Amino acid sequence: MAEEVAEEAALTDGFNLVIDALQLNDINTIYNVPGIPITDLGRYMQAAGMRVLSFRHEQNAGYAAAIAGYLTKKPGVCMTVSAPGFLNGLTALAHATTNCFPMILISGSSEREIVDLQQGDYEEMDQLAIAKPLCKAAYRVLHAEDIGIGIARAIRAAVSGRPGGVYLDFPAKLLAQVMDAEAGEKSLVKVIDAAPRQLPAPESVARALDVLKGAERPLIILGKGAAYAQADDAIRDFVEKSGVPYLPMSMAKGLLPDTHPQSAGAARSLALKESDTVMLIGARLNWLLSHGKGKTWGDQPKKFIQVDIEPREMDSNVEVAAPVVGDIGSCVQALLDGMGKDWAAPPAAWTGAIREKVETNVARMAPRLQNNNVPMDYQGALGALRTIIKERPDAVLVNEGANTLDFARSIIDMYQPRKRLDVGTWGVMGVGMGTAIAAAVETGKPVLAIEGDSAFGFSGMEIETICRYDLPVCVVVFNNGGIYQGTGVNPSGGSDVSTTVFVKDSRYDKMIEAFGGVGVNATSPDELSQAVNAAMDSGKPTLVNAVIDEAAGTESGRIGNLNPQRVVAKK
Ligand code: ADP
Ligand code: TPW
Ligand code: MG
Repeated sequence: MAEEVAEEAALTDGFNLVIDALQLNDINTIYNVPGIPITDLGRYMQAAGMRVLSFRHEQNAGYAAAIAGYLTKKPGVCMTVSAPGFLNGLTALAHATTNCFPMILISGSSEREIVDLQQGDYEEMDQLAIAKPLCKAAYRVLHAEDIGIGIARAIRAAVSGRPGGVYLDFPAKLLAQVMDAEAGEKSLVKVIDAAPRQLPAPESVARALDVLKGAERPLIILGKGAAYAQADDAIRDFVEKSGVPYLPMSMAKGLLPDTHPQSAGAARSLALKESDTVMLIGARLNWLLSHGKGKTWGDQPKKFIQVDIEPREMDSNVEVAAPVVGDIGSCVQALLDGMGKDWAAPPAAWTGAIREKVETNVARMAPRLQNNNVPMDYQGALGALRTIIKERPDAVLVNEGANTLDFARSIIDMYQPRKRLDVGTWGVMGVGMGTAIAAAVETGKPVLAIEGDSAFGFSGMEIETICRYDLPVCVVVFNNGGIYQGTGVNPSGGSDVSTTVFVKDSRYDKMIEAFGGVGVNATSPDELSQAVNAAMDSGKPTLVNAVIDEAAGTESGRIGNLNPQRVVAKK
């Protein structure tokens, strides 16, 4: 460590300035993997009182930073070494950008002069150029006196407007640059109002209310942008005052409790097909909503109202009759104010039909969720976990997999905002452990991670990280012996197993025991319940191997229709 330099009172250096600039802007947690040239930076950050969490792979540190940004509305910061470490983190940065999560990826990089002449430096790569198309903004800082402004730009770019990922390139030489301490301090920038409110135009609000008022069968769709906005009370008031049925997208579940009388969650198909007017709040008409077209949406012509901070999102897939551009907090408040005292609820025929469908579907599902089958099916296992979340509504639920994801999303009711964290817009496998770690670190609440056995494998080594930091994370691996199912056979008859099949009877619970955590093998819903409740009570890092019927799942869960079909048989 370079104590000699730091002790010269009149001087500072790049290391110190990075730390000072981050702390000045209340960024105190870093998700990283150490190595040249950022090992000492991590140590100095820790010495300065920052929380520096070291991961086993940068991708997981990156997913942690991404979800930290979503949970806090401040950029989550991931720090990596050059070329390979940078590339490992880049997947998460692209994921953050795609999902509109604010995140900063800081990567050390090699000597500019050598990189640019391609002379083969240690971990040589033109990282800035590679990052640019994959994130919202990318900056390189070459001089110590620009660290303050570089970090300020990165923060503002990440959180203002539509949030996203920002890349910040710190060449190794920058960190060791020395400058006058007073000038260094003056060079720091505290970002004022990093994400300014963006008020919607009054006429856009009036237009939206007109369209909504004129609807016979209106529907509100809440997306993760609405959850991100932390305008929970205004959104609930607006939905309740409007009387309109609403559908939460996956990560918007719990923004209003899933048991809310206006929730159309259990009548999704009916609501999408039969509605005549759809109001999107922080949700995009992408593949997850069939682009607003096709048979999912029925034959009825529909009017769309869209509330979003990004003007270019309007008309992205279908015509939007009433665009409302602004931040969700301001937009929803303006809508609420504009509704007046005599707002009439939608026709009872519509709200009644939705309600009836919800009740029928919920009643039909209920007995299946109570089965105690061995081996477990998804309904039995998730029925048990559903009860646990009901009893512990402030726990954070992390979820990935195919069947494990789709069944958990529909079976487990959420009761509080931002408690369901999952694979996001891309449907990424591998977000699980990074997400669980950041959820525990950022919220201080117990975390239940429900993981397909394949999904878990993408980030499984981070259970060591969970044990190392003694985080209150309970991982449940839904072990059906493979991707989608454990029953596949090799069509050639050869000795390799099928491409989607894993080792039979594997025991993921034993993995965590290697690091001092609690491992449990659960073969029935009762055993599963017992193990997870014990983990949530104790807060001890726990991994439950939940033995699931290897034939219970279906190909790709609920999106098998997206698989291309072979047309011509191979000769
Ligand atoms: P989901 O997958 O849940 O449907 P999406 O990620 O598709 O949600 O959509 C989120 C939308 O929310 C994005 O279009 C984004 O621009 C928008 N958004 C994010 N934060 C805000 C905010 N504070 N105010 C307004 N819109 C926001
Ligand atoms: C980064 C493709 C989608 S779902 C899945 C894969 C590999 C695993 C499904 O099996 P799992 O769940 O988790 O055991 P279950 O209950 O159905 O058996 N690589 C990335 N992202 C995606 N989405 C894939 C591959 C995929
Ligand atoms: Mg599986």
